[in-house]
Amino acid sequence: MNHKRILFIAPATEFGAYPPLGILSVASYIREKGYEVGIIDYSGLKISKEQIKQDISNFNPDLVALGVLTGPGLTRAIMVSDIAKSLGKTVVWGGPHPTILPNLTLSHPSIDAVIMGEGEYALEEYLGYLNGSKKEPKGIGLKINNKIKITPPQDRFVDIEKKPMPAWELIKDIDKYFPYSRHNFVLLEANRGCPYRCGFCHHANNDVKEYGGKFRNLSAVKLIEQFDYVRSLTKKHISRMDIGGDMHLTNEAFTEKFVKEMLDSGRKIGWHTVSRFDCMTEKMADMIAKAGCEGIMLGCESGSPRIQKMLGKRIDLEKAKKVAKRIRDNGIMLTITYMMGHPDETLEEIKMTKKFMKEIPADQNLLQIYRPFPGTPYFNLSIQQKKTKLPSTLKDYVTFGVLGHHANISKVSSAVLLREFYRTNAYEQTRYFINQQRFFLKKQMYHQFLDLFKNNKFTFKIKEMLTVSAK
Ligand code: B12
Ligand code: SF4
Repeated sequence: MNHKRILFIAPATEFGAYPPLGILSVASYIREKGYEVGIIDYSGLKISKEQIKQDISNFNPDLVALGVLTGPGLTRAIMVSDIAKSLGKTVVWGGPHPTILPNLTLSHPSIDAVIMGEGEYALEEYLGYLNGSKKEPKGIGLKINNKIKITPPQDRFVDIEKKPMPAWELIKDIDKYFPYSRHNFVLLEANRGCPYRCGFCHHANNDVKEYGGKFRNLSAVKLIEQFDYVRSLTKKHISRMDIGGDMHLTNEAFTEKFVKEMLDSGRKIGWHTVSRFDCMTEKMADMIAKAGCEGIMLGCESGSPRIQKMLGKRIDLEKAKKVAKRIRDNGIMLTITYMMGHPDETLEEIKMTKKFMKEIPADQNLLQIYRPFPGTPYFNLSIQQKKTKLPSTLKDYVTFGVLGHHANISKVSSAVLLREFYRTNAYEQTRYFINQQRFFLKKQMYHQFLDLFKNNKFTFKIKEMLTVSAK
């Protein structure tokens, strides 16, 4: 069968509309290679089987390509795949989930192939293979005579500075990403991968490193081009960019270059970004503030030196306090992330984290409970200690990462862990709520100010937990 028409689908979840940046990038690249391409993003929407069937039939693709994350989005990804298969389509999954669990994903009968890691070249090669090329595609998993075969990683990775503009224009309901009357944010693709390997993180998985390629960061010039392109597609007012990805400001040299490009552009664009405490300096805080940075997220994870060592981040906690102060003195909103439930974590160590949160200045101390991701050092540790059972089907991963379904690999009981988590969060999220409202008022973002009353993080998480638990 000739595969010419490709329909990309982001099943996502009904909670929040977020642009599927991976799909936008792969779709624009594949289109340039001569394929007919469509995109459907179901994020933020309730969907029915009938609608999915209708959407697929309307485009009438030869191949349906889904982007999938581990966790709640899997339910809909499986539903879309089963429907696509029943309509006789070839079904492919790409994105973080099939990258870390290719064999398990392929064991589902409706899925024909998985693209591991970076999608552009691997999907191109897979399409060539389906269309008769003798060359074995790299960076994929497929079924040959009902046997699963995982091919080696690509030996070339995308130059993100030179790739085509992400295919934002293929999203029909683009305005759903910009709900406010003024001052919307746009989430942009700014980099690929992460150069670090923190013990708990998706990026510490070997397949993620090998199939995803090395860390690359986009210039501010290219980011502004993406920003302007999205703005040209909607009448909605967009004044800020959310610099997507897990890692952005890696060092002073990159930051200096990035900031210079932002300033040289002469544009007044607000931006929010991410870095690590061991990369961030007081000088960098001064630089980014001058170039429009309004918010930054930095990972701390724990106030315990033992855990710092174990997770491989090794933050100098005293230096972190100084950097945090400088960031806030510059008027930048600071979010610091933490986890509770590290392997073998004691109540003492949880208390050290809570104490540290009180000592370090931050607008938000964002606390999560550790959830295991396969193939990471923490996960392997929890399997060895028999504290985590490997889910055996694709569906079992649906509740992964959702509060209430976590695996407790710490030394404290689940009751104590949850008590500490909720208590700390109740205080921290209330404090954040107030800080955020102050920020919105200062920036004259009145619609966001009002909206926050109904859509704060707690409301969102409780909705997600109830929906996923009910399924
Ligand atoms: C923005 C973001 C979000 C956004 C939007 C997600 C989205 N639309 O993809 C929101 C806020 C919704 C989100 C939510 C969550 N996220 Co998130 N998120 C990210 C982040 C920071 C950037 C993603 C991105 O757009 N990257 C840029 C694009 C270009 O990269 P990409 O998506 O990986 O795409 C490339 C390949 O993966 C592949 N590809 C992707 N899709 C497809 C599809 C096809 C068909 C093909 C062929 C290829 C392909 O090709 C692309 C280009 O090479 C990543 C970190 C990161 N560095 O990627 C985490 C990340 C993806 N998120 C993660 C997690 C854990 C979550 C949550 C579970 C967090 C939580 N506890 O609530 C939820 C899950 C919600 C859900 N719907 O299931 C993990 C994923 C782990 C995993 N195994 O799934 C990551 C990797 C962070 C991390 N280091 O742990 N996230
Ligand atoms: S720096 Fe952040 S994204 Fe990178 S490995 Fe560590 S936790 Fe993951």
